[in-house]
Amino acid sequence: MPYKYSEKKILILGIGLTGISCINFFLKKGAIPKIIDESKKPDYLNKIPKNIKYKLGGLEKKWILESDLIIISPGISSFKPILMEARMLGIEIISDIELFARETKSPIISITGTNGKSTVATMVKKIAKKSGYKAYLIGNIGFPVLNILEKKADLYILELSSFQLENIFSLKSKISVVLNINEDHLDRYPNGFKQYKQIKLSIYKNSEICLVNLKEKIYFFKNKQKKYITFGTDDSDYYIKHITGKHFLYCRKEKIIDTSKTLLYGYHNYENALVALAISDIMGFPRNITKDVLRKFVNLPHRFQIVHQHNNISWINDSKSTNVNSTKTALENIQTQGTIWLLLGGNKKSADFNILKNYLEKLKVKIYCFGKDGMSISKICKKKSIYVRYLTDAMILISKKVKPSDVVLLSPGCSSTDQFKNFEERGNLFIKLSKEIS
Ligand code: UMA
Ligand code: ADP
Repeated sequence: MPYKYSEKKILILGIGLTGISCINFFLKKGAIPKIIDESKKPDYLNKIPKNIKYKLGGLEKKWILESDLIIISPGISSFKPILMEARMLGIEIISDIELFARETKSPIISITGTNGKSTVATMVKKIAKKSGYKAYLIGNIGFPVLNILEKKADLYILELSSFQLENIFSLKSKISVVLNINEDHLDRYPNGFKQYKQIKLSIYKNSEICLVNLKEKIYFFKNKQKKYITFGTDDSDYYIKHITGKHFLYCRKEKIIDTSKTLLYGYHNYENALVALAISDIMGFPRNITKDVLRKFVNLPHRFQIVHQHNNISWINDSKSTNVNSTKTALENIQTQGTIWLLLGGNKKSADFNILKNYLEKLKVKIYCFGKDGMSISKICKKKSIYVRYLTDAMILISKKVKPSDVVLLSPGCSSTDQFKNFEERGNLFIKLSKEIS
């Protein structure tokens, strides 16, 4: 039975990409929703059609409590007291992904994890397309899922954040994967890491095939209705073997890819390619196409990318590193006899940077901390750290001190929104300055 929305009182929370896609969805279904936003000047205000009522500057209690159905944008926490109250009164609160799941019949591959989602999802999209599938990559990557509903698709590759997973109930994926789970977004979850982890794992709930990371044993649980494929450890279905200084991607006993013959940069990208390989095999994409795409895959922009090399000094832009684990990953992948000049800072989202302390103390590193939480982060490893207000100030100071063999690394471990529009703007500033001042 198709869902009927036209007689419901529908309220959308958040006038962003998601909110606007929801308005368009409901208008096509013959329903007229209302929309609200806590900001007085949301970015997408001018995209609201004339016949839609909206309120700004707060979550209007009356509108919330008189609605039948609320669609919540991912940036808005589901744990706000007014929303808890609405739920208690039986008001349905769902996400745009739930609306999408109710409408579509094409197979879905769902990808979540603390790090690597966009990289793995992009690898899979490229392989699917080259294999002749009409495949769309949607979701957290920056494309609201509802915008794609009218296109004919053979396959959806859905990148899901924990925020989006909070309000999904009937998604039935063909394949689901949690790539990894590390501390992130702790400012969002009242019950901390445990809650974040549970929300991530909910991706497996209605999935036909669960792709499970055995390296992080927390993911392993059995349910007879599901099929499990594993990756990560030597006894998994898919694993990485280290032989005489080289890394090989294996499927069961079969050697598939020699990473030294690829453009993949960083061990974490071997792990990402391994998952993409597993997904492609499950989907039945031709192996030769999978191997060819993975061999030629280059890191996505702003993800651990060498953006400039001059005087034997490398400048690496890893602006998409928005949590402690991705910064640690970046540091682990740098091999140099010289000094690493690390740029850290922004909004740390309540993360504990002490996790990096022992590691940083052993490294030949100088740390420049900037932005909203730069001061507190600089206290973790005091002797090696300097606090400056802005990224630009830090880079000017660094440019006067770097020597051949050194590496300058922007891997901030924080979100960018305290001083930048997004991680792209932060990364682009780093690229521009690295070329100008080096
Ligand atoms: N707002 C409130 N109250 C709040 C928070 C936000 O009213 O407490 C309002 C803002 O004023 C704004 C609107 O909500 O006008 C924005 O909603 P939103 O933050 O959900 O942004 P969208 O434009 O709808 O983008 C969202 C995702 N944003 C977030 O999860 C924060 C995008 O992921 C996603 O690409 C897009 O939907 C399409 O699916 C971005 C992201 O930062 C890239 N994701 C996080 C991450 O990757 O770490 C999870
Ligand atoms: P996401 O979409 O989950 O944010 P991205 O592929 O955009 O993931 O990468 C975000 C950050 O995480 C970058 O700094 C990147 O270098 C790092 N990263 C990518 N894959 C992994 C992984 N498998 N493990 C740890 N860090 C990773």
